[in-house]
Amino acid sequence: MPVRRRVWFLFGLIAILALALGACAAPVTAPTDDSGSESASTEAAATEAPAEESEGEAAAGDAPTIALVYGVAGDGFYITMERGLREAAEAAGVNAVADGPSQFDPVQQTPILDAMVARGVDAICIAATDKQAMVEPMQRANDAGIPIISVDTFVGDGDYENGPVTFPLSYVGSDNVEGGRIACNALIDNMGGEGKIYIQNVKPGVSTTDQREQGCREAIEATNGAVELVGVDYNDDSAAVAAEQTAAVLQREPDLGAVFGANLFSAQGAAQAVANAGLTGVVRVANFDAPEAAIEDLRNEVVDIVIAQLPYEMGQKCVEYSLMALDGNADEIPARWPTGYVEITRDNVDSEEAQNAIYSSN
Ligand code: T6T
Repeated sequence: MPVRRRVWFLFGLIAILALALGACAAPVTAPTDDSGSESASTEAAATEAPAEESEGEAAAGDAPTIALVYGVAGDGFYITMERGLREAAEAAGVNAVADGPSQFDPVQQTPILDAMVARGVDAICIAATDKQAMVEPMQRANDAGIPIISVDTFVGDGDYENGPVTFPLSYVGSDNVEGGRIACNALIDNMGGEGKIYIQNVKPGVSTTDQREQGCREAIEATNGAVELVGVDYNDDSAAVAAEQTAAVLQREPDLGAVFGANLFSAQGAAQAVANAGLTGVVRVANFDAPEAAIEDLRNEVVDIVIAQLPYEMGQKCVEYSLMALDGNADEIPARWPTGYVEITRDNVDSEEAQNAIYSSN
């Protein structure tokens, strides 16, 4: 074979070998279980999508892997966060894996976090399901040398500079006291500044929803007695329980003016109970979180305000900070990154900003 042809033959051989090796090294892609009905806690349920060539660089076999441990499977808020994280990872040419429990529960979330450590991920973004119970498991992951970033919820008191827990590099999430205040001020305005409010919440110990309740209580206190808080119930993140509890309160408090649903499932159940009782437009509902169903309830006048968080941006930001940590620039990461809200009402629901803020359902 002439020398030039032999050189091209060798190049061809090397290229084919490289392609074959690349195909062997590609991680398996599995669809995320978003049904919420089965446990997502097994290793098999963890999803791994290497970045492909569309935007940014392709992830190499030795590219770092960023893990997301979310709060609960089947929740549009975390589905949207995972999308943001995966798309940012893809654009940066790194790998992403995501997993979370089938219930919003630290006992179920801990083994999922442990499994991420055991598989040797390079950074972890985590929405802790309890601000105390998750400190120790997260500390273990940090002690294994893995940079930890809180997304959505925090541990300790969330002050990662001066608080009791400082090992997470950052807390990326909404200002939830402010969110609760926005929701209940809107309700108070719609009630004409007086009347009775009831809060549907998840369970004590979750940083986000505790703070939303606090913000709502502050808004009520600022009315100097014109508005009364008639009660708070905890539904353990179940819309069915939220609906039952709200129905009981509607019976007990015939002159109830408004309900604050402090997260997606709380608000979904509350809105359903109000509609079922034929009290649409009489009992006002503020809906924290923005799945498509909440937007329908808004259009049907069951709900007066939908407070959309920005979970997609939370996922993106966590990738950015993970990469900074992996590049040795952890000291440049801010200890707190508030992501903001889009307040959606019937007046702006068709705006581009509101439409973009609606959560993905898969
Ligand atoms: O409201 C979000 C999240 O911010 C909260 O921590 C838990 O509930 C949601 O995931 C909505 O279901």
